[in-house]
Amino acid sequence: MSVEVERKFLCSADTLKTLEEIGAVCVGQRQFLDQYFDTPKFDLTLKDMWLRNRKGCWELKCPTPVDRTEETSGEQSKAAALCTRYKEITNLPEIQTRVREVVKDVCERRETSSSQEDEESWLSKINLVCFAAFTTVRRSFTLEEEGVQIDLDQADFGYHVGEIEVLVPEGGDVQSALEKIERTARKLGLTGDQRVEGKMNVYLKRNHPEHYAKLLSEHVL
Ligand code: V4E
Repeated sequence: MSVEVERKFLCSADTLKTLEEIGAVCVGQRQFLDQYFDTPKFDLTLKDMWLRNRKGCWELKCPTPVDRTEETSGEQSKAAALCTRYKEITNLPEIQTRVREVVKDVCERRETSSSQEDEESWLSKINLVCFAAFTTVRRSFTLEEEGVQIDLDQADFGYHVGEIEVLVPEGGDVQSALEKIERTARKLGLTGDQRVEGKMNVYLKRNHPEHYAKLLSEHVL
């Protein structure tokens, strides 16, 4: 398990040129379909838990508590507020355990006698349905001196967003990741003190306004 620390940013016509100027190296382009799952009552996403299938692999992103020793100065905490941090779980049995903990009641009511769980049955048993599906074309860059990855994403519903990302192994130094991201943001000339919306934010706003409003009212988004 690792923690993904990232800052999103809006891309401009100059972003590619700037990446080149600061020495970022393009490491490839790929395309993937993301399918996100939740119960019809949004049990997972209301807990800020994001279950998805990307290219046949399951991933669960869960919130991770902020360490009180981080973000000592005002400037540091402002920079940190522009970043998100989520635990990334990719081990399917662990994902299933975590998801069941949240949707326990539903799960108990729908339990069947089968002990063998194929993909279909574990989703339907706990009443998980796909609420979002979109394809992203991603160009990835690394800035080796900082150890960060920069992704430029173009989603098929017409949203373009960049992200500066550091993966921190469990128990690793999140503060140092935040500093790397902040230095990279400065190199990219990013200004603005508002968090930039992620793809899901925009997707839900456009396609599922009820779900979006619920997440806003519960301060998840
Ligand atoms: C964590 C989260 C969601 C899951 C998707 O996360 P995101 O990093 O936006 O997607 P993507 O495709 O870049 O994943 P990667 O390839 O980096 O693993 S959907 C909504 N959230 C919460 C969230 C939030 N509250 N604020 C911001 C700015 N982003 C995400």
